[in-house]
Amino acid sequence: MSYYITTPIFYVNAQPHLGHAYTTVVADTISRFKRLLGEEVRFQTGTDEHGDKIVQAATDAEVSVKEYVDNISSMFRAAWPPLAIAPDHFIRTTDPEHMATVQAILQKVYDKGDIYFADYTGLYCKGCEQFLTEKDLVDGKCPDHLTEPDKITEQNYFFKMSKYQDWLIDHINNNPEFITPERYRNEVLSFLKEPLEDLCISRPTSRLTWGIPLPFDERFVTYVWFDALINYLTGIDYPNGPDFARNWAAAEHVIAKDILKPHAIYWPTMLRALDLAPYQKLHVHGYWNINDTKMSKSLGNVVRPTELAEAYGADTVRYFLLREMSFGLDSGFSIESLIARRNSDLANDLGNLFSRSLTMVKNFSNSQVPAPGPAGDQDRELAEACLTMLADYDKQMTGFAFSRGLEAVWKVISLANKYIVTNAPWELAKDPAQAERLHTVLFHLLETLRLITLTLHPIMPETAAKMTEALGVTAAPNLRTDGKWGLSIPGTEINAGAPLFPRLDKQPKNDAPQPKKAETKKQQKNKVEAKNEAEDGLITYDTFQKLDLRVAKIVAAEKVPKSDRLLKLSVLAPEERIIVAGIAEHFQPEEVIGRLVIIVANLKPVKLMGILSHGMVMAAKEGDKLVLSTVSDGVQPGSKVS
Ligand code: ME8
Repeated sequence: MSYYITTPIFYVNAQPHLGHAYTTVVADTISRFKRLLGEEVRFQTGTDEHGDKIVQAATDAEVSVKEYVDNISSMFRAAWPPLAIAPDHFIRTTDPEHMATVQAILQKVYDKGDIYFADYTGLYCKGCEQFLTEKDLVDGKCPDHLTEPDKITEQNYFFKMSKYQDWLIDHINNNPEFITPERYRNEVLSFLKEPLEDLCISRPTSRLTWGIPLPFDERFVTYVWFDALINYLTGIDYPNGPDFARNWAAAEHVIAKDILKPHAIYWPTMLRALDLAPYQKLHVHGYWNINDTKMSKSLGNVVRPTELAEAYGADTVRYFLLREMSFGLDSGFSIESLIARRNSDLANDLGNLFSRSLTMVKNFSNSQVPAPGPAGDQDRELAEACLTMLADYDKQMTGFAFSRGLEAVWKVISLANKYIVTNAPWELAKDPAQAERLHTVLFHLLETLRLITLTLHPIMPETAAKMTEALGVTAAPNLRTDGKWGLSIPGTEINAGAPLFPRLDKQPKNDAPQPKKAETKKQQKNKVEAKNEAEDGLITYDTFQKLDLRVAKIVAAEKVPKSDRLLKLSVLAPEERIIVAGIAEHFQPEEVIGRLVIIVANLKPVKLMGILSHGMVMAAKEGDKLVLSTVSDGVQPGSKVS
């Protein structure tokens, strides 16, 4: 059996933000933690691509729905590697295999008699072309169209959710860890005190075509949850694939509280109707807020995870997210608190312990693990603290209490920093009679660092890999076999490298992603400078710095219909984006695919022949000849040109 962890599949009506990144970092961290315990793991994420909202978003962007979903889905896929997130499978609800299995499941539940046809009455907004709930209304009106919705009745298909209510209550009562943390379990149980309504699962194709047709009535498509939740099964090839047999019995889902009801109520009852065992656990977290307001695509107060990773590194972002939020509760995000954690916890506490210890091993022990002499009280205290840390870390990580798990590790980091001060190895090194004591102290520090490194693999994989290499220990660690005191082998070479976390300025970097704010003094000054520049034709360094020039790789190219001049390019920089370039008179599409070019990445998008273009390709012109700009050596797409 293999442990199976999932994130929600995210809607493709907007680009990934930090909220999506948090859930996905959590799932990645847990999968790395389970692997550290020697378990087999499958980690799945993906995108939810059907429904009204997506059609609306594509219409707003004036592109076809298919083009739109392909584009945003690839942005989600590309958002994860820069955060060192490594899913085993990325599922899309537009995958043909997913769609076919959803239809087979619908048929099965229909044949069983758990899906029926009936009238549906709801509040329909003509402007939105969709049903609204009482909660969506402001003063009884649609907040977007300021009109009262019509109460209309249409026929639809319903899933008999109510039939499984008693079973679900019993299941939650008999399995205290089915929904965690406990507050969400209580919320669900209290909701289940009222009778459950059956679930409307369809929409007529006269209103919505971007969905999966019902196999028993082609005039309808499935609506939202009956399509989306089933991804957790189709991603492991339900019903006959070997992954389904291996993974389903150990399935756990991570979500935020916004989608508690579909996961805690709709999904287990759907599984029951399918005669399948429910998932093992549902882990529910709170919201990332900005100034006490939920970060959300509709409010636009979002932070882009890729920009954050680029500015501060994957590990700093991962550490911050996991340390700052208590799993289950809401948390506030600010760049200032991220920089503060990086400087104090990472650069000061961990970084200093590591570099001081390794420098002393280099200077006083010939860059080798020394052989220790007999341990004294302080040494024993440090060793015991390490073992307590491992046990506590194991328990907290298993319970998704990442912040507490990290607290346990930082307790030892701080103890070890004190141990250095009280034992002052630099003093011991002055007296040859103290050589054995010096070696004992250095050995204890190296052992402590080895065990700290072990705990950091799931949280900060890149840092843990650097530490592992510097300490000369195994690159395939296991918490059970390596998590013991005294395994460092005297004589092992130690290679102190560059600092793990160079300090950052207290002030956010200029190009650091910031939630939007009012105009600052600096921006006002820039405006004045811009005016002066226009007059003398020279630009300041500040102005030049505003240009975001990037190396981009062209991965697809096609002629823009009805235009002699334009090519539509898909480029990676590193996310995929569309650029419409005026180069069709000089290049065939096939000629440019695969080339590295330099683009201006932060131009305001403009529409050319109905296609939204996100940037500009730079080229040089000599008479009739046009050559594309490039770099003299291969670099990763997305590298900054400065
Ligand atoms: O609900 N703080 O997709 P979605 C923390 N497609 N997490 C946040 C967050 C925030 N401010 N904002 C979003 C859907 N999230 C459905 C799911 S699953 C079968 C279908 C994260 O794009 C969090 O994981 O609206 C939340 O549950 C999810 O994004 C909602 O993503």
